[in-house]
Amino acid sequence: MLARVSRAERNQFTVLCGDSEYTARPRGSFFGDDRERPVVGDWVEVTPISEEDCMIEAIRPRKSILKRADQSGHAMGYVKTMQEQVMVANFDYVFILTSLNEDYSLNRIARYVSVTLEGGGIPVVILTKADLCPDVPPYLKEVAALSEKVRVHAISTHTGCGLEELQDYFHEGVTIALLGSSGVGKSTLMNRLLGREILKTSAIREKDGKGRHTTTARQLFVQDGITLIDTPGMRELGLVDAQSGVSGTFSDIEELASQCRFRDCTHGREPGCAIRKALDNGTLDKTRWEMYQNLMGESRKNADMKAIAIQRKKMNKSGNRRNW
Ligand SMILES: Nc1nc2c(ncn2[C@@H]2O[C@H](COP(=O)(O)OP(=O)(O)OP(=O)(O)O)[C@@H](O)[C@H]2O)c(=O)[nH]1
Ligand SMILES: [Mg+2]
Repeated sequence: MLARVSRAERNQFTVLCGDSEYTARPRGSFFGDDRERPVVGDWVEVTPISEEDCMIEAIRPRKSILKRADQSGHAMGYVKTMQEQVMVANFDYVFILTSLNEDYSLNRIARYVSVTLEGGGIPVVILTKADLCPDVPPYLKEVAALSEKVRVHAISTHTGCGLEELQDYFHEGVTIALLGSSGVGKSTLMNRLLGREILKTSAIREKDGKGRHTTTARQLFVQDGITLIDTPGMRELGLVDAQSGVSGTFSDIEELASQCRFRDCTHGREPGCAIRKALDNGTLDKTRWEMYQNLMGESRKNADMKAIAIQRKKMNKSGNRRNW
């Protein structure tokens, strides 16, 4: 049977198969070192065990994924362990929610957009809590200027403003994942879209405007053929091996760099540097250029660390521990 993972918590999974919901556990072979684990949104092959339980046999190939850097623990050689963590799979759009209060950060939006493009999704930036912001248009303009790949909307779930614009994305068979920091209103928007108070929400902290990490697990809901995935608020979203996503977000910068006289131009002092020229004449915004450099640098550095971690694991397995 083919089913879709609707909830994942450690080794506890819930899958949807037609109208039925099953508790699922992965077959023992999933617990091998290098095996990919199921995530919310995955299409999986399952075998029923009882009326309520089933066994996950295999994961179908994913058409899109959201991944982030997972730097856990310390390892031999004082190198931090760098892994990739897949968060959700098989979505069409990623709604990137940022509230129009202290949470707003263009840098963070660029990060989320890069990860979405890298993973094969379409980024849609949703500026929430428009009712709390006296002047919304400058924010819409700034986000739109970040990347030509980005679509942006301002909404308020309290007044309902802007929600009608989202209807364009809700066609049968679509899957949409909602991402963003804690307290931006992901679950509130989900409840509104699903038309029922199904998800717990809670007020942000007064002293610093931050959320309380109310949602603790990724969860998928289907309504009228539309699939929505709610996710817990993220503290940070580290980039790893997301260079093509960063390139996609800043495709104009890549285009400019290709016009430099030297192919390996470092955009320092070389003559004929198109980037420096654009910075000097103001056609390239300095903040965007710095953002691009930072995100690209982080993504490459983490990719290198990931490669080292993989190599080290292989060496450890083959008994060459001492060489590290
Ligand atoms: N003023 C205003 N408040 C909103 C709006 N949308 C959500 N909120 C409030 O923001 C708070 C946090 O909303 P949640 O939906 O719990 O936020 P979340 O993104 O799911 O947070 P986590 O589950 O912690 O990641 C709640 O008190 C909501 O009522 C809005 O459009 N305007
Ligand atoms: Mg929530």
